[in-house]
Amino acid sequence: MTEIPSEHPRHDSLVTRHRIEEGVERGITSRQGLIAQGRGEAFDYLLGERTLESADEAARAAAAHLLLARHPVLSVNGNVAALCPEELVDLAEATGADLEINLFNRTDERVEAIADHLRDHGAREVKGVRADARIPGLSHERAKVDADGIYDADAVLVPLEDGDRAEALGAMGKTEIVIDLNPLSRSAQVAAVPIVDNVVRAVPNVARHARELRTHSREELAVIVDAFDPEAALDAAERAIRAGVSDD
Ligand code: PTJ
Repeated sequence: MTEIPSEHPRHDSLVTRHRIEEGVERGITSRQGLIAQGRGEAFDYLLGERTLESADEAARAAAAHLLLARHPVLSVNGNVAALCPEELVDLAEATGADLEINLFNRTDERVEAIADHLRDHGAREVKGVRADARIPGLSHERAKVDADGIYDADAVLVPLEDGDRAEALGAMGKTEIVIDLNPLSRSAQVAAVPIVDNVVRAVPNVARHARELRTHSREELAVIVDAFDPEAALDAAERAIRAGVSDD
């Protein structure tokens, strides 16, 4: 790939794009993942490629949820695995969450490639290979989960995906935290905590908040969770995208 100078105005976006390309070449990311990335880039451009104040608040509420959960799980698809594997492993460590591979375009080869990639970046245990349980009401491959992973979880962090699993997980009574640059996407709309931000910024940001909140009592964490308003977070992001103005 052409070397991208660090002062290039679109440096971060171009590096991110290259990671997805490389993910496809290595069998981690699906070809549809390239299209998803393009959609995400367009929203991120309109957001000014920065974390809104409202997204930061959502990241803090997400961290509080994960710390309060009995069994938190971070769901991993081919895009997020290519974009921020180290940061996912770090977030799992900061919150005591499991990492579980869950794919729309599921093949054994891709599951293995992603599991190896996560282990290369420090993951000790990766779930989602066994896939011995099913999310009720979903007919496609995303229904396949581990019985002692997403199926058992009470809080699931879902970075960028299409919306029907989000609804199905909600119907199972799980708290769903979604990272998606599109505030109008179905998954963001049904999430208890929608984080409208790029996964490359949001995943480390949730980990940073989790480390800061780790010493807080359960009562203090519950106050943060209760104070968070998902509708307000989505509205703030939509306003910023439509008007191109800061929400902060
Ligand atoms: O790896 P697989 O097989 O599970 O497939 C994953 C993809 C992403 C291909 C699949 O879930 C899919 O097709 O997703 P969609 O329907 O294209 O939705 C992707 C959503 O993520 C869109 O709303 C994008 O705006 C958003 N998005 C894309 N890139 C990012 C993003 N959100 C946050 N950070 C990004 N980097």
